[in-house]
Amino acid sequence: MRPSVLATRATFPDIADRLRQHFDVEDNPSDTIWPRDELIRRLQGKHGVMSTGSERIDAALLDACPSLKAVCNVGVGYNNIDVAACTARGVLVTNTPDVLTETTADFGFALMMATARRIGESERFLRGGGWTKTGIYDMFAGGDVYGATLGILGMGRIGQAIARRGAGGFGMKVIYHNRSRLSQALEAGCGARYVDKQALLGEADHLVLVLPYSASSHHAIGAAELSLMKRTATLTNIARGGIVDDAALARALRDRTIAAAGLDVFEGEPDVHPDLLTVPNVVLTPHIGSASVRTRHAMAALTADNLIAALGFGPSAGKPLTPVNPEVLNAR
Ligand code: 8YV
Repeated sequence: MRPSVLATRATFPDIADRLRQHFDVEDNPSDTIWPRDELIRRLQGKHGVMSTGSERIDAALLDACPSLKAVCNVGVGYNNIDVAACTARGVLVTNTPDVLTETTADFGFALMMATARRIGESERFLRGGGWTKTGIYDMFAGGDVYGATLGILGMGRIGQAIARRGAGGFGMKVIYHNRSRLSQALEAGCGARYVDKQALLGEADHLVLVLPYSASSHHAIGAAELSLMKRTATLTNIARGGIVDDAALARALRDRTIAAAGLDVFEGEPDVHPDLLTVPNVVLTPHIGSASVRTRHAMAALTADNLIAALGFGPSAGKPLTPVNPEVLNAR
C-alpha cells in the first residue's frame, strides 16, 4: 500500500510530482487555509503532512489523526507545532532552515529601509493624488539608513545575514542581543557587537526582530521596551506575531514615541490589530519574508525531500535532511 500525504497549501507542480513518485498526494489547489475540523478530516489515513505556519499541529490534532508519522513544515519557524507532543507520539517534525536565509534577510532589510524612508506613506500620498496638490519638499523626510546604528534582536542565521548587509554595504554600526552570544569568529564575520537588551533598545536607530517565537519571547517588545527606544527609531518585525505587543506598538506609533514600524507578521494574523491599520507611520506586509519564487521552491523541495525520507523512501530514506526532533528517528 502506498502511503498517503497531505499538502495543506498549493505546491509547485514538479514538487507534487516528486511526492507522487512515492505517495498518494492530496493538496490544496485553492490555497485557502482550511478550518481546523476540515484539516483533521483531510488528515484521516494520511501518513505525512506538508504543513505551513498557518496550521496548529498540537496534541489534540495528533490524537485525532493517529496515522500521522511525519509533520514537514514549509518554514524555518515551527512555533505552530507542538514538537514535544509530536515526539511523545513518535511523529517526526522537520523544517526548512538555510534555504530561506538570504531571501528573508533581503526582505527584512528592504522592509527596514521602506520604514525608515517612509516609502509606504509616500506611495499612498502619491496614489491619492496628493503630490499634485501640495508642496512636499520635507514632508516625507525620513531617517537615514547608511551610517546609522542597526540593532538586531535574535542573532541566528537570518539575523547574521541582515547584519552582514548593514555592516557591509550600508556602513552601519551593528549591535545585537541574543539568548547566547555568538563566537568571536561569527561576530567578526557579520560585523556585529553584542550588547544587553536595554542597550540595544536605547542605541538602535533601526531595530529589526529576527528571534523565534516561544513563551519566553512573547511580547519581548511591549510598552516598556518601546519606551526605551529613541523617538527617531524604527522597529521592523519579520520574526513572528506575538513577539511584539501590537496594541502597545500602535499606541507608540500614534503618539510618535518611535518614528515608524515595518511589520510582516502580526498577533492573530491574518487579522491585523485595527489600530495598526489606521496609523500612517507603519509599513504592513502579509508575511512574505521568504516569498521569492526561487526560495519558496527551494523550501517546498526540501520539505518534500524530508517527507520522502521520513516515510522511508528516496536516497536518504529514514534520514530526513533537517529534522527538528531527531530523537524520534533514533527511537524508530
Ligand atoms: C513561511 C516563515 O512563510 O520560515 C518561516 O518561519 O515564517 C515563512 O518562511 C511560513 O512558515 C509559512 O510557510
